[in-house]
Amino acid sequence: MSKPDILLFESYEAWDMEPMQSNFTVHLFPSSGICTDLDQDTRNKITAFAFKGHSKLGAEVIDAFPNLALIANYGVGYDTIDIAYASSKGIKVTNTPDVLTNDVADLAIGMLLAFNRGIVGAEAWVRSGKWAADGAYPLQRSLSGTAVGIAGLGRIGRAVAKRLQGFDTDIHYYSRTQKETPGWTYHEDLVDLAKAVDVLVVAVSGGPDTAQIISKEVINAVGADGLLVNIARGSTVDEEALIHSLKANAIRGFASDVFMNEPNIDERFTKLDNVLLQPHQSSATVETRKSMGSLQRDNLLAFFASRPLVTPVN
Ligand code: 8YV
Repeated sequence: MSKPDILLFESYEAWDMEPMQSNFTVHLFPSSGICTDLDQDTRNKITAFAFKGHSKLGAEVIDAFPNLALIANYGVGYDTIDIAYASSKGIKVTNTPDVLTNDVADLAIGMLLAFNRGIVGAEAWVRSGKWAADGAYPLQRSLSGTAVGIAGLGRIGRAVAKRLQGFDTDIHYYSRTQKETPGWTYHEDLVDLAKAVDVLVVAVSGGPDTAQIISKEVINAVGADGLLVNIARGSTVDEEALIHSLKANAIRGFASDVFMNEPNIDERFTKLDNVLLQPHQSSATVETRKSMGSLQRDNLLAFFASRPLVTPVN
């Protein structure tokens, strides 16, 4: 029996390519970025996408593949996929939840500790000889015993909170509805949450519902003594207002793994001292990336075997 034809977006590690090629006839998304650069015959044969990355996947791409029936996303977030349009055409979408939760939460804690304790600057202090020349590194800030707010108490938000319990922090959260929690304080308003805490961690899903929910008002409420940490999506933050506040020291700092227009982020971030910048790498460990690839393939295999999808989105 011939292998089903799938279209691969972006590059994959050998540990993904090998099983992908043994199960499917793999076509690569054209480097030009123009779907019609693939001939019509090939496009007719493709029934599933192994989607990866953060480019927009809407009507224009979907319509170029008349027999498309599945979009298997490599990632938990699917904010760049037009789910409503895919659904209207009967196209199923899957994602890779759970397998990356721990790594994403770990990086949030890592950034929080690195920022509060000045780990990056302190390392440079040692390397540059400033320790010997100028003496002790300037005093930094505690994480233990502070109040931390989490915007979005889904899988990842909860995993962040669970880790923070180990630091004896006072945990507050914002979510659309109040959740069952072990004594964490619920805020139905994000500005109230930001006012109540020393650190605000953004862990909501991306997409139109959360666009710029970290607004100028929220940033002001985080305040000159507060740190903002983002492990969600760049789209959740009003970056213009944030850069303005960072420049004016109206907020203590910003530690982030995600930005608008990745990887071509707003250059002004790179000129600031009160930021810690990461290249959208929260799920980028060997262990987690193997699990993400495997779950993406499990969805593709389930689909082609007419079994229920493992982690459907629509
Ligand atoms: C990316 C992510 O999927 O899971 C998500 O939502 O943002 C990441 O894990 C990964 O960078 C591959 O694009």
